[in-house]
Formats: sequence, structure tokens, C-alpha cells
Amino acid sequence: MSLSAESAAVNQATIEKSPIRHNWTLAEVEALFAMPFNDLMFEAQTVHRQHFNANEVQVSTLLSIKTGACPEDCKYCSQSARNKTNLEKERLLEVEKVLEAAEKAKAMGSTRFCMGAAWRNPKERDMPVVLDMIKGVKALGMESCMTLGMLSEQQAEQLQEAGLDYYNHNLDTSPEHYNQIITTRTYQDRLDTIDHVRSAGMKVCSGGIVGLGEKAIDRASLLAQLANLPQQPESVPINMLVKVEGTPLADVDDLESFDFIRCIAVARIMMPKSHVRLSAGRSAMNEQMQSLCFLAGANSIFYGCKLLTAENPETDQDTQLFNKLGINTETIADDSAVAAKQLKTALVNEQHKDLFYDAVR
Ligand code: SAM
Ligand code: DTB
Ligand code: SF4
Repeated sequence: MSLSAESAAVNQATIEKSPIRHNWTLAEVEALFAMPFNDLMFEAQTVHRQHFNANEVQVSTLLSIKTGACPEDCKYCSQSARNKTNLEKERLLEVEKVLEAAEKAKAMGSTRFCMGAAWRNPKERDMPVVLDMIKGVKALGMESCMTLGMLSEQQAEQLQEAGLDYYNHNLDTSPEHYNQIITTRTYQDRLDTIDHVRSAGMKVCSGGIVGLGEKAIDRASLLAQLANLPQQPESVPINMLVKVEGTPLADVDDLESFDFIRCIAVARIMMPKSHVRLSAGRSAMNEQMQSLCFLAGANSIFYGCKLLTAENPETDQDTQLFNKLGINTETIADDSAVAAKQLKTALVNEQHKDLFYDAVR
């Protein structure tokens, strides 16, 4: 078979196995969550292998470029001015400081630099500084991501023109649970910002937080919202709540670990081509828990000892875990390299499957 015929055959098989659907019903998502754990993991891993190298994880590094004193009332957040946390607030960092941090992140093997600001939305006076940060990160050869709150159409276009690759804006939770968590911006505001990011031509990073005291049906509803967007986000961060003293959610009950792993697996099945990020909360997870998340289809993490304000595992701990698991970190590739890699992955996974079936036959 010629390469293109092989490619078509593999693509056809892939399409038949895991179509990208935008019409998930809540009942269908609940049925995925209700599967026996081993069946769910097998299904998630099967879908994962259709689109990705199962032994590769993308690594991003986060930096808070403006910390604390945020006017929004997110009940989980250390940075909301309404929450009495012991956080030292900081003004918008200088471009030079941000680029120093990006260089360090690049040197330790991170391919994407994500910059977060504790804003409801960026002010016009901040835009020139933010645009310079993007240009500087791009000049280092890294992918860039920002999370600055709500964006107007025009601001999204400015960020895109400066070279921003990804914009992170989470839905956070289900529409039904949302008002228990945030009252200062609506669910529709979030959907509008995601729409502006898409229209401007940037990649979307959007996910949520679990362990906020939501019900199981809220986790299903959040994933349905994300998967049913007109175009699924390229990156889907699943954050486990980091409980912060002084926030209204400081004493909420822990989410059962298996419920978190199920969330990752269901996200993987519903959004087969997206990178699913095992995001905040890894410091509270042991190696075995994180490994089960990778097995469930998580293929991205934040790398570096700090998230925005909360701690994250030390890089040498992550390196050790990756070595134990035989996981490599993803490199940045252009679109043609991505297509070639996907084809190779699909072919290798088909071969592994044949070898496996031969062995057990
Ligand atoms: N201020 C901007 C906004 O909210 O749009 C950007 C930064 S905000 C910190 C980005 C995301 O981080 C939130 O939407 C939330 O999903 C996540 N996050 C914040 N605090 C968290 C916590 N304590 N635990 C888990 N995730 C958290
Ligand atoms: C996302 O979904 N998680 C990151 C990133 N997007 C900006 C933020 C996690 C924040 C964890 C709590 C903190 O560091 O304050
Ligand atoms: Fe502000 Fe973002 Fe924290 Fe909400 S999550 S309080 S918008 S920094």
C-alpha cells in the first residue's frame, strides 16, 4: 500500500473508531462515568492511542505575571480580593523578568510558556506590555499561552497578531453549579470570550476544576459543555481544586481519587484529539495516582515547582516519574510534522494492537 493509501486507511479507521462529536447528551456522559473502571480505562486508552503516542506528555510552564487583588469572586481562588488569603499581591511584571522566566522554562525542557494575570479582563494600558511579552516568548522559539480573563474581539485579535498560540479560559464547572462558585461573570461571558479567541484564530485551552463540592452530574455536564463547543478546545485542563486557606472552599470534602481519574478518562473519550492536561492539584497526588491519570489519557502537565500561586511538584520529581514510566516529553512541531507524527502513531498503535492480539490468541 502506498503511504497516502495507508494514511487514508488509517484515517478512515480512526474516524470510525472515535468521531469528534458535538452532540453529547448528559445521559450518554453519565453512562461513560458509570462504566466499570477497567472498561472505562481500556476505552480511554484505546481512543488515546488512535490519536497520540501514549508515551508522550506535553509540558508547559506557568508564570503569574500579575498576582492578587482580583476583583472577581471565584470562591476557590487565592487571588480574589474578596478572599482573606495570605497572598502577597504584585503589579504587572516587567517584560524582561517574564522573558528570564521563559528562558529558564525552556532550558528545563518546557515547550510552552503560559502567563496568567489576576484580572477580570486586560485594561487597554496593559495591552502593549502583554503584547511585548508574547513577542519575546515567541522569539525564544517557545509556544505561548495567556490567561488574562475576559477578552473583547479586538483584544483577541491583538493577541493573535502578536503571535499568541493559545488562550486559556476555563468554563470552570457546569452551568448548573456555576452560580455557587462565581457571581461576578456569567457562563455566557466565558463562552463569548472563547468564541472571540476562536474567531481571532488562536487555539483554545479550556477546562475546569473538580472537587469544588459539585455533584457527579456537574462533572458530566461540564465535560458535555466543553465537548459540544462548535470546535473542541485543543487543550483541556482538568484541575483538582487546590484548597486555599481563607477561601470559602478551604474545607470542602475531598473528591474521591477514582472520580478524578474517571473525569480524565471521560474527557479523553469525548475529546479524542485534544490534549487533556492533568493540571492543578498534582502536589497532592502520589505517583500511582498520576500514572493512572496518564493511563486514562492525560497527556499534558504543568512543569515547574509553582503554578500561579500554589505549589506544583519539583521538576526532578516529575523527571523521575517520567523515567519510571518511560514517558518522553513532546517537542514542538509544525503542522506537517504533526500530521506525519499522527500517521506514524496510528500505524505503530495498529501494529502494537496486532502484536498484542497475536500474543493473546
Ligand atoms: N484571572 C483569569 C481568569 O480567571 O480568567 C486567569 C487566571 S485563573 C487563576 C485561571 C484558572 O485557574 C481558573 O479559571 C481556574 O480554573 C484555575 N484555578 C484557580 N485557582 C485554582 C485552585 N485553587 N485550584 C484549582 N484550580 C484553580
Ligand atoms: C488552568 O486551568 N490551570 C492553571 C492555568 N489554567 C492558568 C492555573 C492553576 C492555578 C492553581 C492555583 C494557583 O496556583 O493559584
Ligand atoms: Fe480572579 Fe481568575 Fe482568580 Fe477568578 S480565577 S479570582 S478571575 S484570578
